[in-house]
Amino acid sequence: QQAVIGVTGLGVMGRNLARNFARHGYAVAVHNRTEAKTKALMEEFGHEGEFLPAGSAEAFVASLARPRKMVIMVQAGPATDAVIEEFAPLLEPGDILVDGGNAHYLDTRRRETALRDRGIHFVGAGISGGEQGALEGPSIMPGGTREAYESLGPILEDIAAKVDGVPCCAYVGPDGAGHFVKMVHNGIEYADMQLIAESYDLLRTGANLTPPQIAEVFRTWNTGRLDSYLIDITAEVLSHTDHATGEPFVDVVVDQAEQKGTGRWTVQTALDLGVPVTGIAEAVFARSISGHADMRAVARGLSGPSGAELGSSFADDVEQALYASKVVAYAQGFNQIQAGSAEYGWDIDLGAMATIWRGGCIIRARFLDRIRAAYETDARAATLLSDANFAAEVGAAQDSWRDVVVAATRAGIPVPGFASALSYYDALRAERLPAALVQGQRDFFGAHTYRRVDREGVYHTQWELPDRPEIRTDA
Ligand code: NBP
Repeated sequence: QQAVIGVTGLGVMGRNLARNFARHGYAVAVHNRTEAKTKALMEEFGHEGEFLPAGSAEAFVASLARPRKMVIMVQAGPATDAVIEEFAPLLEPGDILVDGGNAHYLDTRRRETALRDRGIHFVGAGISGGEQGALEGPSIMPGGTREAYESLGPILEDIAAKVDGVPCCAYVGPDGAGHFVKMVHNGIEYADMQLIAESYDLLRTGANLTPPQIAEVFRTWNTGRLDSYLIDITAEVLSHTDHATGEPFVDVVVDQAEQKGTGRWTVQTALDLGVPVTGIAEAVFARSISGHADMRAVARGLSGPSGAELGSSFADDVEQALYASKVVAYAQGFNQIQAGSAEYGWDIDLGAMATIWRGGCIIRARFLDRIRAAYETDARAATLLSDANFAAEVGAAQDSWRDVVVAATRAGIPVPGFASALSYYDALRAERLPAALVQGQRDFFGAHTYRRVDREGVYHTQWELPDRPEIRTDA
C-alpha cells in the first residue's frame, strides 16, 4: 500500500490538512520531526481514513506512490529550507514538493529555481482558512509548473472549500505566484479588519452604542452586501461577555494589535512595485500605532475636539462608508496582483483569484462574486472602481462616506482606513492632481525635468536665469 500524497509537519495546520486528505479517501503518509506528533495524530484520528505514519524522512518518501507528492507544512523561513534540504535528496525527477506554509514569494522563487535544476517540481501553495479551513476545506493558491498542477491540482481541488460547487483552488501561475497571491490576500485581510474595527469605533465612541448593540448592527449588515466571514466573527466577538469580569470581552483585551508580517510584506512589495495599496498600508500602520504604548501614554492628554453631531442615520452611513472603503481596499489589492503578475510574467487570472477566495479563506465574502463578475467583463480593468456596478455603488455611497469621515474627524475618532480610501477615490477621480506642482518643485531644486500637457518631450526650466527659459532635454 502506497500513499497518494504525504504531509510532513504535523502542527496545527499540517495535521488538519492530512486529516482532510484522509477524509477525502486519499491514502496519506504523515511525518513530523518530533515523532510524538505523528503518534498522537494516529491515536486520535487514525480511524478517520488511511494514514501511513513514518518515523523517518526515508520511510516517508518510500511510502509515497510515484511521481511522489508531498506537502511541507512547517514554519516559514529557515525551517522550510531545512526540511527541503532533508527531503530533496530523497526525491527523483518528476516528483512534486509542495510548500503549504506562509513563505515569502521571493523565497519560493529561489527554491523553485534550485529544485527545477534537480528536476523536482516545487509548488508554493498559499493556504488560507486557519486550522478549521485546513480540516474542512481551505482556499488554496498553488503556484508552480502547469505540469505539476495537472496531477496535483485535482487532489487539492478535492479537499478545498466549495462555493456553488466550484472549488476554492485554481492554478495561480509559475514559481512564486501562489505565495504572492496569498500574501496579498493577507494584506487585504488586514485592510478589511481595520475598516471593520473603525466601524466599531465609530458606533461605540461616536454613537455610544454598547458592544452587544453593535454586534446586532453587524449581524444586520451581514444579511446584505457586506455578508462575510469577518463581519460574522466580529459580531461573535462583540457579543461575547468576559467570564471573569462580566464585562464585554472587547473591553478586557489590551488594545495593541499584533502582526506576523504578511501585511508588512504586502506593503513592502507594493512599494517596490509602485502600487498604491493605501488601505493595507494604513491597516499595518494602525496596528503599529496601537502597539506604541510609550507614545500613546505621553500623548493621551493632548487636547481633542469638543465633540460632533451625528445624524440619526449614522449607522447606515457607516455601512455605506465601510462598503465603499472595502471596495477601494480590494481594488488596490487586485492592482497589486496585477502588478506582480506583470513584473514576473505570471499571467494571473484575476477573476479566478476572486473565485477561489469566495470560500475557505478569512476574507471569504459574498462581495467576491461581484469582483469575479467585474473581471469577467474586463479581465484587464485598470481599476475595479471603474467597473459599472462598483462605480454606481460607490458613487451612491459617497455622501454618507464623506459625512462619516467628517463626523469622525470632528469627534476626534481616528479613521485612517476610511479617510485614506476616500482620498484615494478622490485622487483617482480628480481632473488635475497637485502632482504637477510637485514636478515643478522637483525641476526647481533638482533639474528633474517634467513633461508638458500641450506637446511631446521632456523639459527643464532654467530657474536660475532671470527670464527662466525652458529647454527641451530629450531632443
Ligand atoms: P505549528 O507551529 O503548529 O507547527 C510547526 C511545525 O513545524 C511543527 O510540525 C514543527 O515540528 C515543524 N518544524 C519547525 Br517549527 N522547525 C522545523 C525544522 N527545522 N524541521 C522540521 N520541522 C520543523 O505551525 P502551523 O500553525 O501549523 O503553521 C505551519 C505553516 O502554515 C506556517 O508556515 C504558517 O505560517 C502556515 N499557516 C498557518 C496558518 C494558521 O492559521 N496557523 C494559516 C495559514 C498558513 P516539531 O513538532 O518537531 O516542532
